Amino acid sequence: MTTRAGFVALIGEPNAGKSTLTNRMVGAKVSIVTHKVQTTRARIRGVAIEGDSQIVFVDTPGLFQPRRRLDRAMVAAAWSGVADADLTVLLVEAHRGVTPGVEKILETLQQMAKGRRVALAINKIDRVEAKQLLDLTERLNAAYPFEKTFMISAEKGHGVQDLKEWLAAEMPESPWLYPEDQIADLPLRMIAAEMTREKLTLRLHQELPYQLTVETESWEERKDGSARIDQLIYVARDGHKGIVLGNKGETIKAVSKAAREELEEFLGRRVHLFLQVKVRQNWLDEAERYSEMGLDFRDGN
Ligand SMILES: Nc1nc2c(ncn2[C@@H]2O[C@H](COP(=O)(O)OP(=O)(O)OP(=O)(O)O)[C@@H](O)[C@H]2O)c(=O)[nH]1
Ligand SMILES: [Mg+2]
Repeated sequence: MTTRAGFVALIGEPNAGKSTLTNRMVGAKVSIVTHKVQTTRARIRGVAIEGDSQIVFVDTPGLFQPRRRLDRAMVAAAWSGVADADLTVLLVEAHRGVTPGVEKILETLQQMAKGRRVALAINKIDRVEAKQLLDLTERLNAAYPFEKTFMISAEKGHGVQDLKEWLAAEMPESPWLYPEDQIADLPLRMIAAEMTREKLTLRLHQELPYQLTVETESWEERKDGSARIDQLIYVARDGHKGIVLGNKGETIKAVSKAAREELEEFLGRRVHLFLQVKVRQNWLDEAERYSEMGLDFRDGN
């Protein structure tokens, strides 16, 4: 039997649906999703199987005009996902079309992706009329020589199986890269931290989600089969700590409960989750915070 295996990088503007697509392809939630931009901060590898092919989806941070050190490290991580992949899929939101952000991505692809394989996936087709899709497909294909165009709804599932089957057939012949039952290549402590960050992002407003990071400090296996997980939430300002805690601690309690429930489902066992908020003014310029996030500090400069 010939097996195939390879890496597929998913790129696009923030919010394009890359993480939603990764999770759907894998069939489990390995990457966090919110309605806000810049949710994903590092490359998240999710492993999917289709027939005799193993497809390693590399979910990447959205591509945008970086301002902060963290932004730069995120964008660099996304482009290095492309550099390491066998095939790249650019996700474009159907209802937003060719935004300045998409134009910028196409320009960069022209410069750096010579000879690389790039396919287009127009996502969120559930939000537009068919006629709009044809126009958009034409415009995008005139702007860049995509190998193929797919129209999908990562959320509802339309067109996703077609894309998966095509990718599976295009992967190079190779032994599988991961054990058959492995769905993600990300340390559990990082998955756990991401789940908490997702719940924080969903509950906090404006700039706050962008000014915090979550790290798993310790993970203790208990005799009764449960796990005790301690996490630190780093915030950049004194004032942020109170907001994260909330009135009488109700925000952090709700976050902790939601994250714990999701973790328990993911791990299939009981979890005791303890969250602590720490003010650290310069965390955005600390190398250690970046390595915990899975980012290269130097890329941020
Ligand atoms: N209507 C609709 N919404 C979608 C679809 N795919 C994703 N979404 C929504 O779009 C939002 C962003 O999805 P994500 O998967 O987090 O997007 P992302 O590209 O990973 O975003 P970043 O990590 O910020 O770069 C979420 O609210 C999703 O539920 C889709 O096919 N249709
Ligand atoms: Mg994402």
